[in-house]
Formats: sequence, C-alpha cells, structure tokens
Amino acid sequence: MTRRDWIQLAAAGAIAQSVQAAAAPFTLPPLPYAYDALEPYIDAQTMQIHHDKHHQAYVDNLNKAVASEPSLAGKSLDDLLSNLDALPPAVRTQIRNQGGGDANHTLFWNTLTPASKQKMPSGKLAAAIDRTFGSQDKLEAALKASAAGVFGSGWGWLSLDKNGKLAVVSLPNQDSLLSSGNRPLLGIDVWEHAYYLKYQNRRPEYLAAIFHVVNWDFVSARYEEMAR
Ligand code: MN3
Repeated sequence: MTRRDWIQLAAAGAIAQSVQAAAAPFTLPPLPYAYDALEPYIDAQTMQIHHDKHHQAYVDNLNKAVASEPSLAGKSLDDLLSNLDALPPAVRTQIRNQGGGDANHTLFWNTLTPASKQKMPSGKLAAAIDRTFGSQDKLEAALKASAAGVFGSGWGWLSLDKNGKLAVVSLPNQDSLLSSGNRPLLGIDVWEHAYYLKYQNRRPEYLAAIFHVVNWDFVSARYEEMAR
C-alpha cells in the first residue's frame, strides 16, 4: 500500500465513521437506579423489559427514521417533536411514535425513585399544585383518573401548558405534549407493557402503586426550571 492509498483509505474510514455516528444520534440512557429499585410497586422484570427492550426499540426505530431523511440530521428530539407538521410526511408518523416513545420514556425513568427516597413536591411546584388543584391528593386523583381513562395505550400527563399553568391531560400512544406546544412535567405510562406482568388487567392497582415511587423532587426541580 502506498502512502497515498493509506491516506485515501483512512479518509474513507473517517467518513464511514462519521456517517455511522450521524446515522445513530439517539442512544438509550441508562436507568438512574437498579431494575429492582422500585419494588414492590414496580417489579424488576417489568423495569428490565420496559427499559432494555421497549425503550431501546423506540431509540433504534427513531434512529432509522432520522437516518432515512438527511434533512433531519443534527436536529434535537425536542425540536423534531415540537415541529411535527414541518417534517417530511414520509417520516412524520415514525418520529411522532418512536421519537415520542424515546422522549416520554427518558423523562419517565427520571420521574421515578425508590419509595424509601420519595419526597413530596416542594417550593414553587407545591404552591402551584395547591393553587391549581386544591391539594396534592386532588392532583394525584386527577392524574390517576386521567391515566385510568386512556382507552388502549397512552399516558396520563401533568403538563405545563402554553400559558404556564399546570394541567392534567391524557394523550394516546406515544404522542408528545411538545407537539401541541405544551411541556411534560410527569407522565404516567399506561401501556400494558408498563404493568401487565405484575398487575395484568388491574390498571387502577398499578396506578395506586406508582404514586409511591414518583420522584417529586425531580418534578419540582423541573418545574422550577421550566416555569421561569
Ligand atoms: Mn412504556
């Protein structure tokens, strides 16, 4: 091999590497705790399959969708989900479903914590909850009712709406609040993959359980950051 051949080969390798890096911009974040950290409310096997298989699949499929459309290179997930209507029609549904799935789950893992570490909302969030819903109990009842009422797969959400107000809403499938100009604070996943191994058809039992492991510290900090 001549020096020139080597340089060409090295350059081709560098390009191949950068193309590969550009083709898979999204990665699965590690769980911020052990699989069994949310026991007995959420079981370890559910957490493992939910994170390692379901969330990984959203990430992989999102990367495939982005790789198929060069105009999307370099865009953040927030940007993609906030501007669905501007996306090429060929990838819009995939970004909505797979990108929504990635974003929703990344937030979800961070909004949960072992029950032994749980603290209730504090600071500005606690005040906003009292002002908007009357009490923490009433907020939780509204969120549970919203999540329980999802027909099929979807999420119950505590959102910060366009006017900076707290709101409880449900959305189907993996739809993102960002796509309607709202911002997610806390999502309750009511896809069967989130609870079926332990709770089977008993969604209300799962909903009662999950509020023992909501990371209100994280949600409070997120609210302070977003409500500025
Ligand atoms: Mn899920």
